[in-house]
Amino acid sequence: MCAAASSAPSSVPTSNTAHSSPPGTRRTAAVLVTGAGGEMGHGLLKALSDRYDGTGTAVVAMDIRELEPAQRALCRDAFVGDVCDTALLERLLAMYEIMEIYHLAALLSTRGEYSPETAHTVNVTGTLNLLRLAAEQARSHGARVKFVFPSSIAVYGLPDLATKNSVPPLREDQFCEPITMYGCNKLYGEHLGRYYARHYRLLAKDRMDRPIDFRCIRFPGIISADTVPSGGTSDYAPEMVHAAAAGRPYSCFVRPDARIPFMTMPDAIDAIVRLAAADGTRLTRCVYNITSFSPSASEIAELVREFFPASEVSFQPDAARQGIVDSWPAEVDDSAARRDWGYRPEHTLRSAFESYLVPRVMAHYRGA
Ligand code: AKB
Repeated sequence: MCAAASSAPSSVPTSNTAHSSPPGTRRTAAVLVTGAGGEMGHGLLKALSDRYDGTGTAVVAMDIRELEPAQRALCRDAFVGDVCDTALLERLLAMYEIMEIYHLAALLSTRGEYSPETAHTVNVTGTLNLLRLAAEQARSHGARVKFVFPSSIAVYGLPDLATKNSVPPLREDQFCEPITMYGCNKLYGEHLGRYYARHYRLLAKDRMDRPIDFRCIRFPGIISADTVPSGGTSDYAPEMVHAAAAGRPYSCFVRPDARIPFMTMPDAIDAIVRLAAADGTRLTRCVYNITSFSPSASEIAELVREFFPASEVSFQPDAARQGIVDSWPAEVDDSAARRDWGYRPEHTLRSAFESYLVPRVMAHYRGA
């Protein structure tokens, strides 16, 4: 096991239907989602089960913990195990004809700074294992496997606040000198994806040309009404909203002027699905920035106070976590995503509060 400790046993399919295909029979066509129990997996499983319902393609999930029953119900099979468990990955290879992989499993930026080597193992070795699985799948069924990889604004590393405050929105190739292990891992994951997509086994006589169709989005901080994140550094925004809805005071770990890009979870899920479905001939890059709004922490706090008048938000910056946020851009340039695959988020900061966050979190905590 290479991922964070799990109380559940490894490699256990929580399915009555999971089985290896008998020799000579066709394996079940499948899309695989790793880290399916995490925040993004929550929304993505629903989108994928809607998309593949009735098509004969199975949605197969993997996570180091059992999925919640509602999430589990969205998948044909779900496996408890981690992305470094190569025996489990071999079994998946034998059981399914995997057409698409959504590799969400990762250890985020704050958590990674407490255990950088574990983060490296999960984020790099895990990604390498999944890319290799995708390449082997492509060889075995003779068609490219789509590999969708969420990267992050953590791949950027601005040298100081003066630079951060003076540069225009960053393009994909600028200031890629991350200061966190997570950022380094995601940046390397982007390079590995490009390598597997275009150059894998460059000198091998029996190589398959371009076995993987690698598509990657660099996400900003994400705010979900349904789940509270853990282990990230952009967590202050969702934490502020959820604490207010739950009637708890919140002490924000960054300065009021801290500014990074954010988006809502529905816009993030829509972007993944849209990029995965995009016409490959229109894609000019492997890696795309996307963004929706770039509020300061005090602008988020003002909206929280407006919509939750009884809320109590204070600021007690933590120098180390603030340093991480200061190294991330205030804004990114997502013009390539808009041009190539029609990225267009629905929410502005205000409409995110009005039509998504406030009604959903209030319903959630009222029902809790
Ligand atoms: C984190 O804070 O580590 C993540 C991210 C920005 O990728 N939410």
